Amino acid sequence: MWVVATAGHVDHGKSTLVRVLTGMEPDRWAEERRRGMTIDLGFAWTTLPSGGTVAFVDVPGHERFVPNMLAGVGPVPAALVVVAADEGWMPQSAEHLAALDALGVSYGLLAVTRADLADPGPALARARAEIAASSLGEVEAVAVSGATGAGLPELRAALDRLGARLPDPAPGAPVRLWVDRSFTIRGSGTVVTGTLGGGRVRVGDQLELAATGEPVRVRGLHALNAARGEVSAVSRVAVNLRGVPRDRVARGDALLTPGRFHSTDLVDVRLACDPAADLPASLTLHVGSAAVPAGVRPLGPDTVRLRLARPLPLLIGDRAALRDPGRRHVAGGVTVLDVDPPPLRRRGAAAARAGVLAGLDGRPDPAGELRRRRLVRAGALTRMGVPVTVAPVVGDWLADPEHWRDLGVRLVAEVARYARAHPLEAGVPVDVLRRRLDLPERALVEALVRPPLRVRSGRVSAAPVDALPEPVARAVERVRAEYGDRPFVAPEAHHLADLGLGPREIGAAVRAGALLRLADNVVLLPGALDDAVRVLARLPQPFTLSAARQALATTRRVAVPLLELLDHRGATRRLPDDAREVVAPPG
Ligand SMILES: Nc1nc2c(ncn2[C@@H]2O[C@H](COP(=O)(O)OP(=O)(O)O)[C@@H](O)[C@H]2O)c(=O)[nH]1
Ligand SMILES: [Mg+2]
Repeated sequence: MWVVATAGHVDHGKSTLVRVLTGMEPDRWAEERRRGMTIDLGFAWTTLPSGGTVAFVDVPGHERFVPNMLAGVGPVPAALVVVAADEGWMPQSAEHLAALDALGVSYGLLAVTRADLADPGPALARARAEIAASSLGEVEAVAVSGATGAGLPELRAALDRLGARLPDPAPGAPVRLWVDRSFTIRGSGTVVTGTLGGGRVRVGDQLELAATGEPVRVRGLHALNAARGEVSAVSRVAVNLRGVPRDRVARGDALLTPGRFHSTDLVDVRLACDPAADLPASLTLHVGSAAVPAGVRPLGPDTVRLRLARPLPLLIGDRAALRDPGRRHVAGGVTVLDVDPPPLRRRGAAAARAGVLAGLDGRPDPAGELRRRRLVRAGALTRMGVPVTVAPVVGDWLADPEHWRDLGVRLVAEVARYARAHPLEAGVPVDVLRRRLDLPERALVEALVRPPLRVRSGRVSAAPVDALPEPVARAVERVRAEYGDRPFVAPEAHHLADLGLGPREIGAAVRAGALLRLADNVVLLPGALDDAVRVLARLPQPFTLSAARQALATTRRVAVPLLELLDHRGATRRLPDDAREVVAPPG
């Protein structure tokens, strides 16, 4: 099924066109039929010559009902722009087009209606030019008459061509069904309807109400007025919810796959409209079927922070429209850049944030998110709409590799500092390290501990190094201080000698696990192996020696024996053409 929303000025023939195409009445309310004017959204569908089904969301054209129009268009990826031949391009034609453009709708058709009343040529030419300058771009145009039926076969064929161009929905996507209607049916209880844009809903599924987070159970499903056990995107769908009073769910709420969305009342967005500084301090954000008042705080020239009056289940990359309800004016579109932005407390934080946002474009960027957040749970990333592409460091914690390495170095320093301050204690309590490194969980501290450090009875100690003769232990400490942040750089032999590490001392340190020997006179700190696998796992697989050397920022002297050792330990595999691949990243 394809879903197409109508758009256009009041009385230009949108509802008439939907009526003659589908044989169904889109104006559902008695008041609408009495006044001959659409007030709220209407729904109708028909089968096209190809055999495909097109469902229409028919929107009101009157300027008072633009919020209803936006709720109808928000979740729908394609539009049928309607302009009357006898009246031509009008203010609400322009405002509806601005709304489509703000939402980034990029599939559409132009129908010039009432072609029996006037030459459709001028209206068609003007509308086409206006539309071409929007996100819809060049569209097919058809002149029709709802009164005589002229042009309807051409319009049906054009709808078929439009449907064939629409992108396929992602069947495995999480469900975010924006509710556009809710009502009760005697004997069944609460029913909500919406346009399912991705994923699949089944009878018996548990979903979540976005507004409250409360779990709801799907009791029944309808699509095209027929009961169904399962409905896949794209589809208009009616969902009967078990045990949910009608007043608990309304237009603007959403049914969600549990645990897959992050409801947020604070978002950083990029504007495609007036400069940030010219926007009013409060506007209404329209996204999906929701309309929420938003406080606007300019950050950069085209980026702002929005504080929403109530939380919404938004994803990075979502498109939304900003509207000034006082001036009845669509101010423009926004692209969501961050759904969990940092607070701006310190002086200069807003300017720094603007700098970060300048580099974002709303496309999910897994490595960038890690770099900015440094440490984040895999689930939190998924809930922002960012795919997880690296292995966790422990549990479901993902770490920016550079930050993780830095934490490892700091941990070693903290252990040494504590040992000096508390010489009689057998190591640092894990919780003390957790606080000093400002980590959210003890497991992260434990995951950072590398030989020769170890965790024993809730404390991190350096016992094996202490067991080394004093001068050797001190020399190893110096290697750690000098090379801790360059884990793949091996000290030159003469430098080792200068530090007092001759072959015998190195042997003792290697046996104690304080150094890692790759070859004669090529030693690294012991965490280097795991760190290397983590870095290599991020390369496109398989990778060459030279790619590995560059990624590790090291020389052949280190890279060659390091990779051989990793092969030997089964962490990497050497392929027939001498390229390698990572077998299993460290958990
Ligand atoms: N002659 C003629 N009248 C039309 C045509 N399409 C719509 N109308 C009339 O125009 C008026 C407004 O139509 P309607 O579909 O309600 O417009 P909407 O506000 O865009 O939904 C109604 O009186 C219709 O009967 C057409 O193609 N030819
Ligand atoms: Mg209408």
